[in-house]
Amino acid sequence: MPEGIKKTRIFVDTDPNMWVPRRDVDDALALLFLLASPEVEIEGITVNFGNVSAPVGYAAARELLDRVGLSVPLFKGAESKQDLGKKNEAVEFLIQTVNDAPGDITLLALAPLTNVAGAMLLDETFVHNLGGLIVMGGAFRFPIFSFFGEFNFHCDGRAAATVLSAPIAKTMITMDLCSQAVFTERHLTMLKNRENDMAKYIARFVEPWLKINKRIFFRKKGFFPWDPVAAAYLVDESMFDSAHRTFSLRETGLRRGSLIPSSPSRGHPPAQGTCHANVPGSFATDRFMDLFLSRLK
Ligand SMILES: [Ca+2]
Repeated sequence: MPEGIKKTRIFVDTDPNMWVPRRDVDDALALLFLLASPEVEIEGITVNFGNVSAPVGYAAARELLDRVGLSVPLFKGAESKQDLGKKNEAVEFLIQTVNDAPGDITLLALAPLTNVAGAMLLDETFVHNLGGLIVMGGAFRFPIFSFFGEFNFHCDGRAAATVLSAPIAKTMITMDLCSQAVFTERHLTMLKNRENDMAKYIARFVEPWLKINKRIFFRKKGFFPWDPVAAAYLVDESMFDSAHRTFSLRETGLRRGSLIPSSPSRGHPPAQGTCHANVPGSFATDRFMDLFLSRLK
């Protein structure tokens, strides 16, 4: 990155894991990718329940920061969807940091949206002071999850609806998009063969997750790097196309978190609050994998 170019100031809300078996390691990969990327400056990390419990996620984020040797402010957030709208240290820090730098900070949301929606509900100026909002979540086509709701949105449907219908330009990085890239055995071998401790450390927690996913998604031969794709949008937006979409989101019930595309012409007005977002439909997957892997060291 040429000198003098302003870094994007970001905040990451996340539910990271490395060592809990059968739980996704994608947040951890996204955080390491961002921490190694000169295009962004991480102003803070807030932890939400989701992929793992909030305390486990907090410990994982702490371990990553210690590994990298960076002191980034880290805060505990919501432990369940019952915490929506309640104050906690994550929500309070989010509100304060964003309101202290109006228009300057972009929020990357990689977990269920209880913290982010909480900040919006507790302080009405927060959303107007955000510089940008990137959300990993949602599925229009991905099998099963498009019907029952993608995990992040499903965990807290009310929070997801609050965030997606908020009056701010936002980008939604869906399962449909992220699943165009696959992390395979070849990528793991690349990490293992690197002569540095960080790559070997990453390979240790990636290997069991890859093994499980190779059984589940045997045709794909690997796992989908959901959160790193969303993180990449902040590192190099030029890899992504853009498409404005209008939809609504089921807030409750068995299918909470699932999306309903708006099609008023067919007589289906949005069931609940209308959501607007830039929803990229494709991205340069090879460029992404090259960039992502080049930073994991
Ligand atoms: Ca996540």
